[in-house]
Amino acid sequence: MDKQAPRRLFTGGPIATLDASSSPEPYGLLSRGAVLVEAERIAWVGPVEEAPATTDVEHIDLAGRLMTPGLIDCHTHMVFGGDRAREFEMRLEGASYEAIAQSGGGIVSTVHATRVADEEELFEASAQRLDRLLEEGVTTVEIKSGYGLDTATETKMLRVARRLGAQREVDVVTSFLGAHALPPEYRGDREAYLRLLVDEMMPAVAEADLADAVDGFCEGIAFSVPEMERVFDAAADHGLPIKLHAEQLSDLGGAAMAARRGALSCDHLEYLSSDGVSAMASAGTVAVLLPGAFYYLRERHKPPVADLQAAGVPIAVATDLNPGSSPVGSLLVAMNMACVLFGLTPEQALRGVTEHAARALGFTDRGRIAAGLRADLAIWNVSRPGELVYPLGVNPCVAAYLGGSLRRVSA
Ligand code: DI6
Ligand code: FE
Repeated sequence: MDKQAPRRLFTGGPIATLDASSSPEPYGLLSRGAVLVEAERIAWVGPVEEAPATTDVEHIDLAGRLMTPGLIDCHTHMVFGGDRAREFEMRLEGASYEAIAQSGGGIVSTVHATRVADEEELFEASAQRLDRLLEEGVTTVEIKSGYGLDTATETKMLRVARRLGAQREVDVVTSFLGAHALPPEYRGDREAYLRLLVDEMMPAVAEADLADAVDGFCEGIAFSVPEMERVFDAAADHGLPIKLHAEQLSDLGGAAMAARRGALSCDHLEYLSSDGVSAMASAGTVAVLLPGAFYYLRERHKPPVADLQAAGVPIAVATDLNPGSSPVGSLLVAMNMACVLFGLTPEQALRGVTEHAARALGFTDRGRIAAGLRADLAIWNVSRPGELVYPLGVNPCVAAYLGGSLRRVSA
């Protein structure tokens, strides 16, 4: 290790490492722990009495506050133009999400608003959404395209996402979601849109290195399993990993197909079948639960959480932040909803936005507090991890460290 690298030693508070080798307690909790950070990595974690003797170290007293890994929101659509408040009203007046989509509203109405927004305008609106997440200790966020559905607007959205990563202190990873909906100008010619997606949009995105993964919406109102297979074949040609919105409103078998192709994650999963559960378990595909969409669409059919757990499928939790089905700008709220609506324990919810969310994005270098991992850390004005999930509308985050450097948070 470079002698000049800054070293920081955190002591004086509980540390939820989420790492069994650091502590066998629930949450991998060290009630009197210490964490030594060297440059951007965690160098040592353990009980404070065993902390290595160090010189040239900045000592940080947690003063009884809890430390966790930085949070990871592994599924968002935060770059978009306009809003869909009117549709929210329509749904409360009795219209269904599918009926609104079929009558030209839904995703397609955000596509119109996103196409006409200029890049600067999109950046400003998205940065405001991102900043709210950062205030809650989020250190890695995934952002999807999918409201462009033409080459110019899909690449515009992804450039905005990349710029957010460059101009804010957060790691941004992007997913190309050209297979989100059929754009209105291709109504009646699905084949032509799929050709455009595979032959023009995806190569343009890959060429400019704008996407870290390829995603799709596999659903009656979006794309079928065979259509998604074509999109995934193209992703493989470009060497891009895949993920899928699957079994949100009905069971088409998309999750099993994606898992068999090695998908990083399958997301939503309200209608996931037992075949889907076993395919995900065999492939090590992460189940990303999006309780915000379940809540806003007033769904009744819950994802098979107990079956996923019994099969050993890692469960992540994310906001799905989008203007239609999940205008949820808080990962703490999504964690609370995952507990109250889907029956996760607070520990499972916390693992869902750290350890398992990292895995849903293909990361092995973050999501727990363990030696060798990136020092992405959040500090909270609470003394026990369960308190992060218990209240709604309270943000106890007081600081976050990204790759070992302090990012000030105005809580
Ligand atoms: N499922 C979702 O929850 C979002 N996209 C998707 O495929 C919703 C997007 C929207 O309604 O704008
Ligand atoms: Fe989504």
